Amino acid sequence: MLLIGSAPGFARRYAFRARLFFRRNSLKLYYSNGACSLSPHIVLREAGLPFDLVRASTKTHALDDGTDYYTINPKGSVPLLELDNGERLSEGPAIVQYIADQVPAKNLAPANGTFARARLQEWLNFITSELHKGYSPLFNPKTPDEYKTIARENLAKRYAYVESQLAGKQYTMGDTFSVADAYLFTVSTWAKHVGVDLSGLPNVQAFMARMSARPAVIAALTAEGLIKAAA
Ligand SMILES: N[C@@H](CCC(=O)N[C@@H](CS)C(=O)NCC(=O)O)C(=O)O
Repeated sequence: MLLIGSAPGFARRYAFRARLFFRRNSLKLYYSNGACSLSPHIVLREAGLPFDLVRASTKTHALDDGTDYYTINPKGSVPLLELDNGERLSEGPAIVQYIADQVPAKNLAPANGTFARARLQEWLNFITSELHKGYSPLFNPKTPDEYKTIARENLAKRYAYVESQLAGKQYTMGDTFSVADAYLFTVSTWAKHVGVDLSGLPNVQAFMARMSARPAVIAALTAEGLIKAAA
């Protein structure tokens, strides 16, 4: 007779599978399709960490189930990362660094305390304050057209800097992907929607193409409905 396994062994295996099936992921990312939350979404996938996505509308500030998002994040903005102990972390640059530090072997950010980490933070700060917030007036229907022109000019100057910095490099930090690239990619996907012309910037174009080919990026874009799943 072929002995498949003892009853206690079977029970143990069943309990393990049940735990896997019913387990909630320990990280929850509040996001809005195509918003700046795409950056930590990409980083979670690059990190290979299990997570749940919870959609929060940036217009109505409600979750899909009707929950008032302000009760979860008083700032009302995405992204927001929730840990299984209930801690919540807002601000994209802080979130992506936290995620990177959970998986040091993935090399998504240089080690804390190094000059390279400060360089990464220099990028994240530039992207958040000069690019990300440079785009914001272009999405606001109340912004006068004259100011939109100024906002586009400002972004053109900032992108000229990015273009120069990407010369001879694959990514912002050199030849390896870092969390700053997820953020730069995310904000740059907005250009075509708000009349910011990046077509004359070959290094930026090559960067966008390189990023678009990364499996984690494809998976995040697909999950947010920004590209169609391959047939
Ligand atoms: N300082 C925040 C800004 C986040 C932000 O601007 N989020 C936008 C989407 S890209 C948003 O949620 N807007 C709606 C709102 O603030 O009410 C960060 O860097 O994470």
